[in-house]
Amino acid sequence: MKIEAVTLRELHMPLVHFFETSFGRIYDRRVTLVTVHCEGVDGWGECVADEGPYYSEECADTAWPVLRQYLIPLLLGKTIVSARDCPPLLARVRGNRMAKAALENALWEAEAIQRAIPLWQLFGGTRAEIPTGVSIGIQNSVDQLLEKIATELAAGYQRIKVKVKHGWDLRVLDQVRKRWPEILLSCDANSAYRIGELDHLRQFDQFKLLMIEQPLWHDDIYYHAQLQKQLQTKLCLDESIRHARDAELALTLDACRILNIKTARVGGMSEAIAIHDAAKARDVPVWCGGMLESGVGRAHNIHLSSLENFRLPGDVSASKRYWKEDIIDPEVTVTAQGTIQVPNVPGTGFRIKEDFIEHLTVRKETLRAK
Ligand code: OSB
Ligand code: MG
Repeated sequence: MKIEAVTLRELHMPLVHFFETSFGRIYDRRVTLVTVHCEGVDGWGECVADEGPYYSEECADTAWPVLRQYLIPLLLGKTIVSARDCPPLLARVRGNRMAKAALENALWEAEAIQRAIPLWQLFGGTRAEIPTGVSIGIQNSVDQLLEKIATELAAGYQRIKVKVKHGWDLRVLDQVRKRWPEILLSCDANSAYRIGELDHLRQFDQFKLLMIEQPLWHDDIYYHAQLQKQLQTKLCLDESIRHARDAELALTLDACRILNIKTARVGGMSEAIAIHDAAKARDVPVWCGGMLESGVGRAHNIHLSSLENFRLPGDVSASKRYWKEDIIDPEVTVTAQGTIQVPNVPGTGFRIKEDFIEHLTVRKETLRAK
């Protein structure tokens, strides 16, 4: 596969409902898309870096120049056998994993199309459908949250995850549990707490949560291990796991007993698969996280989740929870049993709506091999 050209685009997409985490509230997304053009085959990838550097160091205004000036030039004109050849080509650039993931994932899609097999088959997925849950942001009121949870449970979702922070945690979880004593419930703190708050964090145990996601510092593993010793509830790491070595360290230290995997956070599909395998070798379950993706990233998440050790419901939910109209056809839908079917056709099984994308595009540039 010769990488002849890469197109970079930025789209503006309003969310159907604001999304709030412990690091802030957003109303719309700046979606950066890359298209790799390889000998008549196009593969699409999404860079989920957001408006501000709050979830991670990357943001839309760092990803674009890093892609344009540093990453894309490392690929242009290169001939690769498989998308797995991409990470070594990009290794010279440190960090910037969301930007790298967009390119690598686009190449996985191109490879699947070129070989005329479903994306999941390229990396040995085994699930025909994936169990799924929802991540529900901080709301204006607890009543509003309860109403949202009721809607998502009625839609069939298998697990509810609520975002928490100081002032929106114990009282909120208590009300959710009182109304639904039995549901699979978890919470995600996005690094809202500190190890000195042990007495407060211990109180989460009363809610029988499936897990607490990333309670402490975004770059910490050691103190999470200290915390895990003090809690009954399983910890799950998201932000702290940048690559398979972080996952090995976290699992060795027992800093978490569940892993959230996002290709964006770890630099692409290859590293995500390596983390999946590392967790599987230790019999630790993983699930696929989300970054409010458009259909392009959502499609890749669905295929990734077909790997065997994605044993817990992920955050990969229906397009309509985020978008009035998604940029893929068909949109992602969820069955009444709270699952998503993994397409069994060549590529991702979702057609890219190029006309609609063009309409949403605010900047675009194509870089070509010399
Ligand atoms: O921590 O998982 C997270 C969204 C933006 C940034 C971080 C996170 C999230 C989510 C949303 O929880 C998951 C989704 O895409 O539905
Ligand atoms: Mg998270």
